[in-house]
Amino acid sequence: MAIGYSADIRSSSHGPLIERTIKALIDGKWHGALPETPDVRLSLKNSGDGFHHKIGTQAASAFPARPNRYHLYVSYACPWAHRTIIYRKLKALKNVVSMSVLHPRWAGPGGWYFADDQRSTIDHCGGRRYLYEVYQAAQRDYTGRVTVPVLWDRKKETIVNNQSGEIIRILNTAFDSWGDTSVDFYPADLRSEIDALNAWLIPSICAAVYKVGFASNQAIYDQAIVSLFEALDEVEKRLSRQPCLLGRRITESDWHLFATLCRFDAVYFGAMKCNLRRLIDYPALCDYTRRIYQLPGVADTVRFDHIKQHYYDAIGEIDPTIVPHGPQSDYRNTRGPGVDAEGTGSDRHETSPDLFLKEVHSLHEYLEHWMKGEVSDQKRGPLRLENALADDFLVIHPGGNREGKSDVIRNFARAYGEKSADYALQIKDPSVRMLADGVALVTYTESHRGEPGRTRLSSALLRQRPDRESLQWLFLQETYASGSGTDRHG
Ligand SMILES: N[C@@H](CCC(=O)N[C@@H](CS)C(=O)NCC(=O)O)C(=O)O
Repeated sequence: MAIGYSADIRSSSHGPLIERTIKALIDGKWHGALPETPDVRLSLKNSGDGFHHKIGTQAASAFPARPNRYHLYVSYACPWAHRTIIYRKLKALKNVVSMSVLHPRWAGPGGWYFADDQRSTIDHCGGRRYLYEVYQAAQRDYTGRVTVPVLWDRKKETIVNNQSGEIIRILNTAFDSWGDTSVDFYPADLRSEIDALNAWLIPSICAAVYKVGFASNQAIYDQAIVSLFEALDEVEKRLSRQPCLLGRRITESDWHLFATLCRFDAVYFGAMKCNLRRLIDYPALCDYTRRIYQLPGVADTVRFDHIKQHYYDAIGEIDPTIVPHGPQSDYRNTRGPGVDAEGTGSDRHETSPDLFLKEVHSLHEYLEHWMKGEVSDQKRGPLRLENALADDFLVIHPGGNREGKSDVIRNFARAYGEKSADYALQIKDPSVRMLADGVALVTYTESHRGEPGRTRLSSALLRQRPDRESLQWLFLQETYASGSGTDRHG
């Protein structure tokens, strides 16, 4: 996460100000707190961005593939380095490419450092104290940031590459003579799609969380957070249709996304103010992250202790005066802490769902909020009767996996039938329209045993809960097909 800044907070008439400094080597000299002036930014920009060599399979290559010749410098806190750790693990390269771990505390004057302790290792290649010394060893007059990951050549004592996107490509195939060739995250038939998706995914999500967290003013923050969550909504839709970003096979693009998502609720939501929604508020993204985390060998690479220590150690880089958009706390609902089950105490209904409806201007908008899960179960006030019904139904488990139409009908009919039996209601001719993944519109007629000849045409929206185990439903409309008047809800 560390993007070379450290901060000095001074109060001013406009409240606290952030004075950012950068950690970098300039012409080979280490600076632990360089003021981020336009000149400094320019010289870093013009210095090129690091090392981009490849590992070749030809003996004549500058860096030929050899076991135990190359070494990775990583931090478990850093998502970019995390991807290289995952590849080393899943390509079975632990005994082919060795690794040293930098301490997650980065904000100190020396930047990344080695320590022989619980959260870091020594520098196995040169016994150095700081990572910048590794860069100095590779290029005496180096100018640029000192970042992880780094792929080091023990033989030539230099850096092969310090771009995670390139290092994972190297690890994906270069050592196949010794690693697991059955694993290929950049398969030939998907390369152009992976490249195209990465070109959107990395700036829109993986790097975007930093644009939000390190925004230098409110306006930049406001824009960055909206774009970030639009992108997250996008992948939520994509992953609610298929298990991986490009279909059924896990590819490089999934590792880009996973390393970001597994950090989301731990640090991006809180420390970096990416807090419109949590990952767990996204059913498909949450499911996806959980599934990948549970793949053999992945969980060990996710070190929340390192991640949290690193982000909160450098929290000073984040401008405390920027007001976050989230979290979306809404206490207008009729139930929750401090409000009794009946939701009585009418003054509390100042902000009742009717108001909510007025506020959202239309039922359609309300439905949109509802389908995105932005309307909590109990925020339907006047629908409380149904609310009560629905709550009871919430315990119904329609079998845990994705339902087909018939399942929805059967479970709806059974659940409603069972419950409505108490109210002597019978439902007939239910029909279902899938509106979106996990959201169904059911229309049916029902009659009340106590009111022979009077039937109602009703419709309800069903939505699968994030746990995909239970349903939530919202009654929309009931029209008496015969007898007196129309009774409209919602
Ligand atoms: N483009 C590099 C970026 C790596 C990067 O930003 N690493 C961060 C840690 S998450 C770092 O070392 N930052 C130190 C700095 O910017 O001074 C890559 O993809 O490998």
